[in-house]
Amino acid sequence: MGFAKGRYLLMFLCVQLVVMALLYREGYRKRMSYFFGILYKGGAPSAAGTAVGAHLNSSQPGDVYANLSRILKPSHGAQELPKCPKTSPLLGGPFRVTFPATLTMDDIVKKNPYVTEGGRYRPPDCISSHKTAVIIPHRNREVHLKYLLYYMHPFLQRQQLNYGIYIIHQAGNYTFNRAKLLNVGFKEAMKEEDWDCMFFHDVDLIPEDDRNIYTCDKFPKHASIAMDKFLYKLPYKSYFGGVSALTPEQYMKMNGFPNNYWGWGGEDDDIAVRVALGGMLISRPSVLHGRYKMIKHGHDKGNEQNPKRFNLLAKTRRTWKQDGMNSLEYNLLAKEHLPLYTNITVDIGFDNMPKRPS
Ligand code: BGN
Repeated sequence: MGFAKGRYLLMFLCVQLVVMALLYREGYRKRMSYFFGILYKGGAPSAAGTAVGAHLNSSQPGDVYANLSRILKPSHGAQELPKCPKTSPLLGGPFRVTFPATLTMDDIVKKNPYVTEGGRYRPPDCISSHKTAVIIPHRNREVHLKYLLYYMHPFLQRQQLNYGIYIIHQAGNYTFNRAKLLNVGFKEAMKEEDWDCMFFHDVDLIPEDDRNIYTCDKFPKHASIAMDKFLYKLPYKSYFGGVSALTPEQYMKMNGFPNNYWGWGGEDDDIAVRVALGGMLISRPSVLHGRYKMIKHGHDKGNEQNPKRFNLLAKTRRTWKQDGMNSLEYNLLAKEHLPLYTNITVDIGFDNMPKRPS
């Protein structure tokens, strides 16, 4: 009896040890410092984690605009600016995402005094080593766009990036084509600036944590890995929809994105296949950081499910080298540098367009 009891006790202790080791690997230290943070809260508010911003150690998500008042324009000349630190001191971790009905574009302009025409920004107090363009395909989603801009600007400023925001607006009423609009966005944005990272961003996805850094990785990055709609986990392993990021080199290596997915679905899966065909892997942020809230909306007219998506996807291996950046055709209708973004209006044609004679 006594021997059996001892054996159980030993087994129990072993299990405890394994659990503790696992917890340690999964950021046990972070959790410990969080608890110490709570302990210290009453006495010395700055005792825990001053290095990374105002409320990183608080369990309460903060205001996305909270740290921006710390950005100050130095009075001396621009040449003397130091390099921005490796980790931005303006980061605050999770922030609150709500959708106030009274918000106007004008409010957003006022809250972002350092954003210049075309939705451009560079830190006024240091030289950023990152140049990120955010490309957002769009049609008839003005309300979503307003909320995305409200959060995106302070989010990127907290990361001390040199950035620009591009809205690619599909003209006309023909079926929506997300991937082709992204190709147009890439081409037009690169004409303006030598961006080193492109973020391809759905208009209805709001990031919830500024430690989800909008810079590129060694491999194409899928950033929206924990969306509220999918209960903060991936819907399936190769999912590449929502928000992704590629360097221009990675993008060209896979001949950009497909041009022939008209309507909802499949184009993101095609892009994931292209990443592999281009000889690359998929990089992802931590599931704690790659969190997004989706703005709820009804069915989009003009973006019905694409019945051809299964056939197209089955052929990607044979078509990717002919269809993509090297076959992209469109008509640029307008380019406006608005206060919060560059607005690109484009005619991308329609399905089964007759090919131009070459
Ligand atoms: C998948 C869609 C994706 C979409 C995700 C999440 C297809 C192709 C089927 C062969 N893929 O099912 O495009 O992003 O769901 O909604 O429909």
